[in-house]
Amino acid sequence: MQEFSRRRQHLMDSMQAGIAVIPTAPEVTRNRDSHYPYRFDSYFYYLTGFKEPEAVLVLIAGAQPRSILFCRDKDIESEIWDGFRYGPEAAKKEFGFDEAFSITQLDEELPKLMANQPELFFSLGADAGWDAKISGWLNAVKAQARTGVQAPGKLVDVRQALDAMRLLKSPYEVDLMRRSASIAASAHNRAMQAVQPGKWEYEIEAEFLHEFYRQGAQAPAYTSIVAGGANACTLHYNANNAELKAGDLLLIDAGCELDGYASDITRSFPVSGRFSGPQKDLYELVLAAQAAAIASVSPQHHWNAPHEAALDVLVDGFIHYGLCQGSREAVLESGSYRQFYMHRTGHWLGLDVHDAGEYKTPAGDWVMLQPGNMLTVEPGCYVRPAESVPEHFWNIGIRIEDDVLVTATGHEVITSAAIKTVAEIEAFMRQQ
Ligand SMILES: [Mn+2]
Repeated sequence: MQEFSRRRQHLMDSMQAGIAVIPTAPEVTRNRDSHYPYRFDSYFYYLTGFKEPEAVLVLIAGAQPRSILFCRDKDIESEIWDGFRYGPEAAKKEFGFDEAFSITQLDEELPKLMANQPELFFSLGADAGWDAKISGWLNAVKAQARTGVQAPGKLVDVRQALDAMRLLKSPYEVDLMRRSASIAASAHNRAMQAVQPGKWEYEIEAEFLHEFYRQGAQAPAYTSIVAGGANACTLHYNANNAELKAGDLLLIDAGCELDGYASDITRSFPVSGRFSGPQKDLYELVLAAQAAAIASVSPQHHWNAPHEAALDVLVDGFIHYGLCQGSREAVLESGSYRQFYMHRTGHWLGLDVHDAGEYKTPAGDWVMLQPGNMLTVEPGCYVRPAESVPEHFWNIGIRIEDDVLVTATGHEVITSAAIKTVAEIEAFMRQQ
């Protein structure tokens, strides 16, 4: 509770004066009266810790800062069918808001709260429905102009301040992310032991879901990619419905969400437990690229340093193995490496798997890494069949991804429990 109240205070300090309106996400219908599993809005949750749908946070900054929650009413009849809800009174007490109202009072209260506030902080353009509500309330305030009431004169995107805050993880967040990472790492190890030729990709996906839920994660952080053989060369493959074949590699990109926080791990390993020569060559190459990238994660470096470090290693390897021709400089310059490595080496990680936060400064430079940043480091190599490509590499897709915390002195890999080296993988899979 203190953590969330500290975040609200921090945002109100940065606003200085004005009102912020931050709604949570709506429930989404799957069909008829069934919904998709509910997921709160990350910005709203970041400031409240409140997981119910139909809720709005209002913050009033200034000399007397106030935090106000609008949420669903207590309703015994609904609770019999759909489960517990706090109701405004209990929510105010449990979550430490200054005031709480029924969500049904939103239209009545918002124009009053907006009146005479100099600035309105809101995620304009994020949702057409909320944009319309906001302009309705603004018009209601403006309609009182002749009584001397003023509407906010300036609209500010509240996400700017929140994105900057979310980039720097607090000790509380780092602890949660370590636990999320630890669950995902043990799920990868569990899957590695379950894999055998003749099993199906979805059976391996089931091992992940089993381990996630068994250890208390509430959901996968994103749809798991379980891609055997050539399927690994489709970057966002998630049909997960093919048979696993001896001689193929299996690429799995899967992570869980624990109390809102994502983990994101990719491992690639042989279905039969032994790498072939060409598979091992490319695997060791990607692993070396990842090591170089991780080594460059530190507050001394900017965001793009790990990508550049990984690219240097990958490009040298592509030339060595006859995938690319020419010098390192020429291959980097022409971009011919993109035939085999077409994505970037990572992204911010947090409440969202591709987390909030800028990658460049307003001046257009890469941002410097800072202690408390959490990012993924995930180089890869994907070889689709082509005449110009040595045939023994065809259909090999490899990605190795870990979650890395920037520390004062460098970095810490929080997913290192997931088995990764060739020797470890082969030894581990022999034990099954
Ligand atoms: Mn990722």
